[in-house]
Amino acid sequence: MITALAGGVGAARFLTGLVRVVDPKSLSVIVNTGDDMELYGLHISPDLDIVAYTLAGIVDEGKGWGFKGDTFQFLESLRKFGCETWFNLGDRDLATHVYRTMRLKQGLTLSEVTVEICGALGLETTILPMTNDKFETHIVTNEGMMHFEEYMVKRGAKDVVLGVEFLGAATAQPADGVLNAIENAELVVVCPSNPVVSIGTILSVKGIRDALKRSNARKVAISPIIAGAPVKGPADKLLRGLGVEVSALGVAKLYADFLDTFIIDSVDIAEKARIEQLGIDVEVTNILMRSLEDKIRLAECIVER
Ligand code: FO1
Repeated sequence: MITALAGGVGAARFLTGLVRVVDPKSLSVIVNTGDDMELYGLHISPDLDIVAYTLAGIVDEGKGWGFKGDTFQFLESLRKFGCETWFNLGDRDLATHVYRTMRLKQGLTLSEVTVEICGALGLETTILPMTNDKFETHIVTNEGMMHFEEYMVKRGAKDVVLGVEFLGAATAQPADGVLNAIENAELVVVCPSNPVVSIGTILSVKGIRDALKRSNARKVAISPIIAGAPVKGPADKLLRGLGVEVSALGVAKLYADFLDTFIIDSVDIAEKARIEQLGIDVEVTNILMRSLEDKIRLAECIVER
């Protein structure tokens, strides 16, 4: 059994390679829910949907989120009522949010609804929300504190990051199956996701970091930083805001207490020795995923060790 820790787009792209190398049924993916928010009365789970749509082959591959070929007429109509429409919910995507909200209101947990959504999409892989409890990532900026999606999508990650707050982390419990998936895995893969607001959130849920330390699984992470910059998204701004060096080494330090192997890009070979001094094995290869072949090669490099 293989378990992956995942955020949104970067993780989902890697996982499309992984499910071609291993049996999709043997894979469980623990997904960040810190980006979840309520919009127009709907429960939106951006990262759960990105991972599910990508594995189902229906994601808009250019953007990495939403449905391929979706339209936005619902939002256009909503705009006429004077509503803010900065978060682009497509018409087909909307059905997922309506269904999720309806089932949550009927008393199901987020895990239970996720099973239903994955079933409807024909997925064989198990997708687990990190928690079923309310948990929201807020960014403390020079313009005040705001939800992560407001910081990133509405304001274009332009504000100066002063800190990050995980609202709900003090009481959030791991969702059903999360600790088991870590404890019973042979291999745990930390996807190349944002180490602060995607993996950091998962690690902040009570018991998850301890389960990783306890687990006999081989624990491997792929660096989300190449040559001092993230492949996508605002990881550099968030790391800097928390006083963490924007480098593979900086990220390795965040995972050092549970990680066995860190995979870094060939351009970062100079950091290898310093990461090894943290007690972590280092593999150096090309980790930039441009094509499906790149994703498969990276997945093979992890699985076939
Ligand atoms: N990202 C954007 O940059 N702009 C959007 O308007 C947007 C809408 C959106 C709708 C549904 C969904 O599941 C994801 C969406 N994303 C959008 C992606 C999302 O903001 C982030 O990439 C993740 O939350 C970070 O992993």
